[in-house]
Amino acid sequence: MMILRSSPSSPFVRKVRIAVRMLGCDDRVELRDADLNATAEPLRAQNPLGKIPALVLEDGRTLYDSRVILDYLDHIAGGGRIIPRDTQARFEALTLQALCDGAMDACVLIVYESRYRPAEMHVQSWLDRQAGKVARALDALEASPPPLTATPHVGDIALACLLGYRDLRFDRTWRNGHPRLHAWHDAFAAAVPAFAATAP
Ligand SMILES: N[C@@H](CCC(=O)N[C@@H](CS)C(=O)NCC(=O)O)C(=O)O
Repeated sequence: MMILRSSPSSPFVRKVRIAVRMLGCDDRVELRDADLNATAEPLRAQNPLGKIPALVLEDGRTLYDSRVILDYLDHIAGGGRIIPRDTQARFEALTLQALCDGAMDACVLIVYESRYRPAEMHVQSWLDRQAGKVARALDALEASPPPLTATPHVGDIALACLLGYRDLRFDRTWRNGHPRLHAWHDAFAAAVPAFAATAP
């Protein structure tokens, strides 16, 4: 059994959990929550960065981060399932994933600012800089939403997790001014039951 070091609210873990379900690997992966603040947490030996998701394989090796884990899951599922084989489609999917992961990184940094730094140490210009990355990513995606095909790929999974994380931590305000993304979100949710099944 593989062990996924996780937490119910992490958008990066959700990417992996969706992929696991889409690829039918549920019976091979056990979720094990990690305490990201505990110094004695084994996660820090499994992934020196102390970040989730980390996937501990049956032979004890650990894979991270979410992109590497999705690549691995696609590989053991035969390949070409959530990472397209076709060169152009592949790099479009990977670039979409990079954009959405980057926006999620910015969201997580904003959340961590209030979680880990006292209010008097908050730097508004730095928070605005992170928010700008997210706003530009959402606007770019609204201008040109990815086509949702019969076989969603890693870029689609990452986009769904980004929108889900906005819902969780930033109200549901991303829908304002992004009607095409809103429609994309609803279509993804209807096409991929794993999205609702992994909701935090
Ligand atoms: N690039 C990483 C990002 C993972 C990440 O930022 N995970 C957060 C939780 S959502 C984390 O583990 N934070 C703990 C920390 O930064 O110490 C991935 O794609 O897996």
